[in-house]
Amino acid sequence: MADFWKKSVVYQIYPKSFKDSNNDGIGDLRGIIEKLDYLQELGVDIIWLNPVYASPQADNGYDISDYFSIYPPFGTLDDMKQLLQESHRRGIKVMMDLVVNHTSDEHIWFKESRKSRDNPYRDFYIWRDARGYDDNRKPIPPNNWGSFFSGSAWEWDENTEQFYLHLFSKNQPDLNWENDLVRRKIYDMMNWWMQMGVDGWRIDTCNLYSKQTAFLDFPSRDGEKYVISPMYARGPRIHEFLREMNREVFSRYDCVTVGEAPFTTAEEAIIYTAPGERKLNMIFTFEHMEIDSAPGSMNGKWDIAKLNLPRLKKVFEKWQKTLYKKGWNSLYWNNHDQPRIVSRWGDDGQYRVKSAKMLACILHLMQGTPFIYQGEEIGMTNCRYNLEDYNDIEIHNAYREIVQEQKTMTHDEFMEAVHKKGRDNARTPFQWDDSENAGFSSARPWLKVNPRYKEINAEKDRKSPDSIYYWYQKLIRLRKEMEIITEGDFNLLFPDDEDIFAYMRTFEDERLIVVGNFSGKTREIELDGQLDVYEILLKNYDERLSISNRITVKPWEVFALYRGAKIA
Ligand code: ISL
Ligand code: CA
Repeated sequence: MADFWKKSVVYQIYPKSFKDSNNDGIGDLRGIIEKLDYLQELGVDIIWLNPVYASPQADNGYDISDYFSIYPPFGTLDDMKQLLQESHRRGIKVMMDLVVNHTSDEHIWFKESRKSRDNPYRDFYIWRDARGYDDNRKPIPPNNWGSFFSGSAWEWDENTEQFYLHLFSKNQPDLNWENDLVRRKIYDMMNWWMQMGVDGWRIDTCNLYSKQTAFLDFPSRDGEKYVISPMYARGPRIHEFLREMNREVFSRYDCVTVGEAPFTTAEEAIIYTAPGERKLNMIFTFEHMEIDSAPGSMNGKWDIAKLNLPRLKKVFEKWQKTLYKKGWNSLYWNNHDQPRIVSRWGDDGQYRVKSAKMLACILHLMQGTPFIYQGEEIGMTNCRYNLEDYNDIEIHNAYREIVQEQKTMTHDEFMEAVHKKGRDNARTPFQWDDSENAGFSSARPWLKVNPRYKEINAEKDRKSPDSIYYWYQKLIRLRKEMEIITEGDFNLLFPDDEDIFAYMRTFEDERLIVVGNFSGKTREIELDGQLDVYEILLKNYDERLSISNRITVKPWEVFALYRGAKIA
């Protein structure tokens, strides 16, 4: 079906933490199969699996050592085929994660590549000479490019006496996309999965493949040794590569594609997602996720700023308006790299349920394809662990750099930031019920279970009609029933209000007004227009809501008002 993804809701599964079927403490494919009925009941159309390929797990599967096999603790190719079958039987499509900016350093290509300078695979990766040697005879990296996971983006290889490029960890060497054979091999691999029945791709860092091949230094600020620059996303051939991928793979199937695109503006998103561009269906943008980082800090995302609601609204407004009728966008609050939204911008204490519903409603009634990250539909929260209880490579590398080397944050300050922003907040095992290990596994899980599982779990939510779970189910259903949610335009109301996020969608004669309170304060607002012709579509308080031009908005309240075409 053409553009089926516009009316779809995607559910993201982090396989390691979803459900452990054989009780070894690690989630797996059979565990996902066990829970497909749960997902079908929720009503999602597509699942996206974080990487399930063979991998040494330096970065939890984003370091792939073999694209044609499954990480054994997750299962086998047969399990994967069965997962595809069982999903399809329930009308659910399956997207795989495509990680081809880099491979694992244990991939056969890299093992070959590092053997000698004239190895046939040498040019599959990006090798450069040292810029020189320092006083201690240590080789100096070719330029000042920084890794997303701290330090230089170059790693010295003793054996062949050159550096290789890795924008992520040193166990994730970047592939050389300038090499035609590399691209050919990638497309062949993708077609192999498509032939097996995969329905689409979430494409990891899809805009970083094309490198600035002069490898010049990036402009740096005082005291900044290594620079992570938006120039990574402005490679000269990036659009050519994505169009080629589309021609060689996507165009041959009825599939769905979403590219993760850091550093991308709304205007640029059109170039990635406009149908005529023949590249991607949509991208994951980061602008709304960067809003609570102090701009320009040496400590990157770990320097946390208070949420500025007017700014957040402006960002959404810009994306909604810019892409309207031109491209398409994804909608998300959470994924495996982000903290839990109810802890981040809601209230995960007294108002956990109300604020989780408010956040869901604000997001899902905008234009785009919503992504739900596992556990979001039951309002799972951040965790607070000690450093040694975290698994994430980003947390440990950043600790070494910021606390131990740079000393720009104390241990306590950094841990506070991890509790707010660390990626492991999202990766704790799914809370199925209140039994041991939250029903995820009977063995000790690979990452500690969030201690709040007795209060927050899926079983409990499914017993209560008023739960966050059923709220999400309703939002998903409404998207299918109401054209205005997919097609309507977007107008922000009260742009400067520091507590209220409100907007109006318009589609022909239909109107949809959504009002959410991002605070624990009670607020009075003044809505224009003839409101008595509206009906209440959704609300998260039991008390009667009387619709008039002056409305009192309670703490974390949300409501959606709808005026159908027939009334107009
Ligand atoms: O957010 C970013 C820039 O604003 C970067 O950190 C980067 O774009 C992002 O972290 C990329 O994430 C993806 O690729 C990583 C992997 O660790 C993440 O889990 C994945 O989502 C490397 O493959
Ligand atoms: Ca297992």
